[in-house]
Amino acid sequence: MLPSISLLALGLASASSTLAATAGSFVESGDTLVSAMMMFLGNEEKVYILDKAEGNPAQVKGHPAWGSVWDIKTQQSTVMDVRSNVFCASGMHLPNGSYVTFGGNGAIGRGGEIGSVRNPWGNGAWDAEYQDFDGSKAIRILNPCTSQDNFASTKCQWFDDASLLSMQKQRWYSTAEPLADGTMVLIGGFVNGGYINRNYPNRDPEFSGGAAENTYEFYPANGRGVQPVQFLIKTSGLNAYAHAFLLSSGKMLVQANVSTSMSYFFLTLVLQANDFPVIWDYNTNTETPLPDIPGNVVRVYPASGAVAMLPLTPANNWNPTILFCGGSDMPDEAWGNYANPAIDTWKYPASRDCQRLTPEPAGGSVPAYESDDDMLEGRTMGQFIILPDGKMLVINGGLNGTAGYATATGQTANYGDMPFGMSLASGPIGTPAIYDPNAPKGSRWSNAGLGTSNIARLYHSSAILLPDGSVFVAGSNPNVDVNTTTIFPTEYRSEIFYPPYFGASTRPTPSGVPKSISYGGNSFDITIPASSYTGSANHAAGNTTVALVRGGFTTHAMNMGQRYLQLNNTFTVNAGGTITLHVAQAPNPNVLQPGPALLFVNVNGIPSVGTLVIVGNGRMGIQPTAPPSILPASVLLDTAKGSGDGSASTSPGGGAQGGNSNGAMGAHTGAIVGGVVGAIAVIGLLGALLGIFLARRRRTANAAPASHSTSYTMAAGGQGMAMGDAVLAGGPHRGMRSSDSSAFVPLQHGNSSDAWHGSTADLTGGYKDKDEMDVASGRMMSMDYDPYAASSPRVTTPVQHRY
Ligand SMILES: [Cu+2]
Repeated sequence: MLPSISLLALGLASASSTLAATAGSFVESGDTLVSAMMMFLGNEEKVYILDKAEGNPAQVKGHPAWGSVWDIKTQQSTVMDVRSNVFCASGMHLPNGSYVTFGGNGAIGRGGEIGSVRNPWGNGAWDAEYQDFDGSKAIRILNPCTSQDNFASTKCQWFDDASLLSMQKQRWYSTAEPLADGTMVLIGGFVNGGYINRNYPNRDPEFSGGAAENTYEFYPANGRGVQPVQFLIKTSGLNAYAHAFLLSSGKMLVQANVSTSMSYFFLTLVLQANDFPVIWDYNTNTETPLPDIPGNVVRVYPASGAVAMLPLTPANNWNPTILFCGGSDMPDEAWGNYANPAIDTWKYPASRDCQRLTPEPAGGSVPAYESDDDMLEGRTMGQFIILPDGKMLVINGGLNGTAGYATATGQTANYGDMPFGMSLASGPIGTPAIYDPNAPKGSRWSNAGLGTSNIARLYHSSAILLPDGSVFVAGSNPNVDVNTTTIFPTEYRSEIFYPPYFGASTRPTPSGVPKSISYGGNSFDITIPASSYTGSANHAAGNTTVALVRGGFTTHAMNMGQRYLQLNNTFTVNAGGTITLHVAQAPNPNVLQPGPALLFVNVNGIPSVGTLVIVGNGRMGIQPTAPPSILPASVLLDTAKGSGDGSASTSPGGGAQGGNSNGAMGAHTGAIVGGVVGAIAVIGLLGALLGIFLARRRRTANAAPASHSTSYTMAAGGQGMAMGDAVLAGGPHRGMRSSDSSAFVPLQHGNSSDAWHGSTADLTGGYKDKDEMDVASGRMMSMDYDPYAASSPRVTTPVQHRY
């Protein structure tokens, strides 16, 4: 790992240049103005950042800001106005490259208190000081703009108006996962809630005293109602931010809690054997239980394991395998209830355990968890970033405890005795690690050559892949409101982490990358100049992959929608060493739902800079599909060589991946894509006929000093399981509670469950749904509304199919 002095030097030297980046290093990259609880990459220039409504010093329109946008080139942030409280929302891309976030909390004011104006049912409708609106049903849409656009114009700003667009139910800590037509399934969430969403013992798993929303709905609703989810009732209390992944069949894997709770449930009716589409009966809502996670390791919030889908490749026939790492195996009773955990979580080591699950194994065998290599250290709130080279970075988090925050536990009654302030985690881990899914078992994890950050990234931190293959890391605020003096303060500093391939002296510079990728259809060519690699052209060509990488929407140690899909390719090696790649289109929208992605070309394990592409037709609706691309046979030329300057990465921990070829060498000829797809031409035709969906929006598309508290001790990776007490023994943390807020009502707003001993709010009465017909417009208000389209109520027949 790097000595800190070189980190300092890099920080001074590199205002914006990635050329100066040292492989494995962290470099500070500016102030995010708001604490980066949620982020996504909007385009090749901008990262959008969202915080909960809180007292950030940065102001917008006369109130504290909780939204900003960070420019990759300048590393400067600009505040953005968000109207509603986006606290712990879910989010997802739309097929046209816009992003949407769902839900949040009621309006709050200073100290996390309920907003000054209340809804009839008790939660905050608005707050006079922070000026946030109730975000619990909000749907907010952002059309990512570039520096070419007028950022002040409304089209570049958040659309956030619940009178025009809102969910049917209040959802906080919900999950969003897109279907193959680009519409979203919104799963679960809290109406109100707390540390976890139950009492203990749990006598009301379905409703949790009115605090649970164990249902799903769709966006756009398109006339589809709300349905209960038995799986969420079964996993009650530990099912916030359920892990959800659309599978090849069109079914969805959903994971929450632990024992007997691993289910997979049909949100859709799948096609019969002849692959003809049938009408999607949204009342069909059946579930197929899968095995429990071994070892009772909880992976969802607040255990917050790192969970992601392994890269989808031609070699695995693009069949999803999900990797679950870390989290917590705290016994069931230790999780406590709404108010707080029953134990002092910061003393409880996080899990090192990793498991793989292939929900739909080839050949129809019974799905089963497969034990994978342990992580190098236990980690809660670690998150996976799938890198362009197909390896998986785990970054952020802590050695002990859980996500969430509280002012007490079942073992520590007084906030003044909480050793880490409100944080329920301790031992922030500064060193990431890299997992190689293709390495032999026993050797998949490494942190060799990776530096150590000195910034704690605990609860409400986030990370996202940037187009150049670096990783933007920001956030951390395990506090009810802004607190810059506690041990784990509200964090505004961002960093960029440079993976090992930044050690390469040459990065590939492909040309001819298209702007959009279709599902099947004609292949396209990408040219790699000889200057992009060194040595044998035949070897480089055979060791080249083309990948679509979607970084997703990052929050709470998860990246919703994150996927990696390697496209099939063959090649022609030309005299002079130029390589022409013949690249197949994407297989089908179940394996990569329509929307934005970065296209990378990896040569000898070194990725190019990514190019933003749109996968699919850019619209919601059944995607046009065509037969798989037919690729010409590869053509070798023994004399051709690259003219790069020796770039085969010598960087440790994950540089060149010699054996991971695209399979295009040798025997490959002709049509390669196979297996998954049949009868798609028919479906494509139907798609064209039925594709009356949202009109695609034409893509146009005062800060205070940051806190620099370093009173905590950062753990280097691989150091083992330092217990909370051991970390504490490094020295007392005086002053960490010096800014006690007078009001600690974290999370429990309006919760009438007896765990709160206070609120008498009626959670079941008084609520008026906004999905009634608006007479003036003749439109269903909470449905069928896209602020970027002409007014176009969507009346279509939703269809879901097996590709
Ligand atoms: Cu949260």
